[in-house]
Amino acid sequence: MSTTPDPQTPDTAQLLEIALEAARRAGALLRDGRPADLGVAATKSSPIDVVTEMDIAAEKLITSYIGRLRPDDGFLGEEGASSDGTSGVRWVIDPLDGTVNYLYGLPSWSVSIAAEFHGTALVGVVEAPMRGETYQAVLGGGALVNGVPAHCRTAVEFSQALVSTGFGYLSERRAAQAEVVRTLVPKFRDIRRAGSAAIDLADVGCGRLDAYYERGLNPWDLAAGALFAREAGALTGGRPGAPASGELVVAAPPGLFEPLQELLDGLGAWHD
Ligand code: LIP
Repeated sequence: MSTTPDPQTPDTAQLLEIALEAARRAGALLRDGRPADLGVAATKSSPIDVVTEMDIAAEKLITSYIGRLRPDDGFLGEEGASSDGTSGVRWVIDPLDGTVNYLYGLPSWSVSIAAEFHGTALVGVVEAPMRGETYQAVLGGGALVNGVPAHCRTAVEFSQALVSTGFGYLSERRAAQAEVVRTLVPKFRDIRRAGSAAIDLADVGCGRLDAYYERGLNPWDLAAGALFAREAGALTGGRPGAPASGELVVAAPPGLFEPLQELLDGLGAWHD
């Protein structure tokens, strides 16, 4: 049996090391370099979908650092990084997940970096500097929080479930999402809305949430956190039988994941 590694398959240990260092550097920039007078540099889908100079600076730091080490890789970043590369590896980057929290000086924000190989996430890192925590996962290699194995909770009944979600930036979508939440609040233990999808997914993996769902995420919001949640024993997906996508993301332990998917599907959480 050959012990020679397939030259096409990237070295996941190297990808992880690069992702960890890039996320650490970007996290330090965001934590230590936040201007006291931070304002909105631009808006995207709506007047409340904001970008700061720090989102842009963090993405530039990450893509420059990774690009020097892996010049043949591609990028997909929230703030415009977009290239196919030739290696089959694509870095999916949310340089600042939880931008509104960061703008307001709230601590729940993160740097999210995943490395995909032909569309499959092999490595994911979520850096949460204000928590002092780094969440890392390798496909088939488990999930660690600050180097300690992370495990999701075991399934509970809806009435015992602490569930996080989020809302979009367009008022029409927010109205539809509020209707779903109105139905869910009396069913669940409680609802949380923390403002960073990557941290919500990491919290499912760490057992700090029973479940998370959200409609309207972009690939960079969920790539690293969803891998972390899966490697910590949770299931992730969208509508029943569908993968996680902008239509709907659901993350929860087996036994809670399936009934939650069905409940959300019946409530129309997958459309506006
Ligand atoms: C955010 C997500 C969050 C969602 C927000 C926003 P951003 O990403 O992490 O879950 O509810 O509306 O999309 O824009 O801060 O990178």
